[in-house]
Amino acid sequence: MTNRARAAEILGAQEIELPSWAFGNSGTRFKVFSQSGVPRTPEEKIDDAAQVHAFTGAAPIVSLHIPWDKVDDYEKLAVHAADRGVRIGAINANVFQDDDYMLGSVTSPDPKVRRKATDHLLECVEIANATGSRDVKLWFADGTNYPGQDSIRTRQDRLAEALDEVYAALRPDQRILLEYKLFEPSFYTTDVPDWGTSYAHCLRLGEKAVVCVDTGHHAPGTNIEFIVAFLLRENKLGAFDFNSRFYADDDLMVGAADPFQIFRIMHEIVQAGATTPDSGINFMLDQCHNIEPKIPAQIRSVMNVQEATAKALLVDADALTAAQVSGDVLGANAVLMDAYNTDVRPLLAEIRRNGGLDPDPLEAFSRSGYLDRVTEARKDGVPAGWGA
Ligand code: PSV
Ligand code: MN
Ligand code: MN
Repeated sequence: MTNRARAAEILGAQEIELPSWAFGNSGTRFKVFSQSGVPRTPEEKIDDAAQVHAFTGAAPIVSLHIPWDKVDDYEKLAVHAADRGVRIGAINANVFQDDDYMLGSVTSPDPKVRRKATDHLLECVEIANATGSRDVKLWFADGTNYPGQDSIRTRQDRLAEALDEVYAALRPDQRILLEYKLFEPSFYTTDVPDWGTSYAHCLRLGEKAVVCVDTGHHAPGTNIEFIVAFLLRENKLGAFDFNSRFYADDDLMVGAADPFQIFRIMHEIVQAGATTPDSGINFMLDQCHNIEPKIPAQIRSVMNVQEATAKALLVDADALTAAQVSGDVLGANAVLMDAYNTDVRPLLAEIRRNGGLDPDPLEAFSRSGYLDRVTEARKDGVPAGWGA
């Protein structure tokens, strides 16, 4: 099989998970901009996500965020997703949007607040049971703003206690995805600030706890592909939250700020043979589309991940190894750059055509008239928004 044929086969099997919250109105703390045709309910967010899958063929999974996607009957929501040709993926917990969490959630100094937060995490496990989801994703805004505000070490004890309880509630095939973030909203200490902290907690918990790497959650200049390579080697890479950042947690479209970084990350994934769903790695997007139309932005993001993956798959592995073992520094770098500089758009267009899709998903979505139809259908009612 040629390199190109193998790449096509793997790309055909690649799955990217979409965040339900990418389809609601969003913004920054300065302003939330409204767009027309925005979904009003979790069901309508799933409908929009299904459009992304219909035109890319590569995004059959939708992440929920609770309580933003709160419904009475989660089994019914899973059936709704299946009717639209997609399925529900990770259940994202939200312990950061309640007055009670001002000083933290599971690491709050107040035991009643800790109980409330842990109960919410347990509720997310229940929801995962109802939707048939494997993963419960935990991100904690917890931390402190001022030196001396709370005991850094005691907060780790409280975190460990809550994680133990959630871990114990998992079914054998379920996992905790523990996400980290350097700072924001806490500015002095964050309780899970980096991959090392997440990794240490996951290691202690056991094999059902794995790390989620959000590409926007690092200090500037951090070598994310190193983290990916390390976690892959330890079998502790559970998921990505893909997005782009220029400055901090910008939540822009993946591959928009630095397509080369996504290529370097995907190169590690490809080298580990971890591109397809059987790897257990969840390739999610975690983005907001504040000023650009949301469904096309998600389509563009899926295409950006596909392009980075295609380039990584075209790396001549034999030539790379030969150059590496012979100490040919420039030769090895050239092998990688040759792949990165390849225009993979024709290959991806061909894969789509072979799969019965339009080779240009963005153009095909625009022609479909979906946005006009939902704008009319959804003109009454309250659009879903970030935090609602
Ligand atoms: C926090 O910045 C984060 O990356 C977490 O994944 C949250 O669940 C998500 O953003 C909310 O948009
Ligand atoms: Mn995230
Ligand atoms: Mn984030």
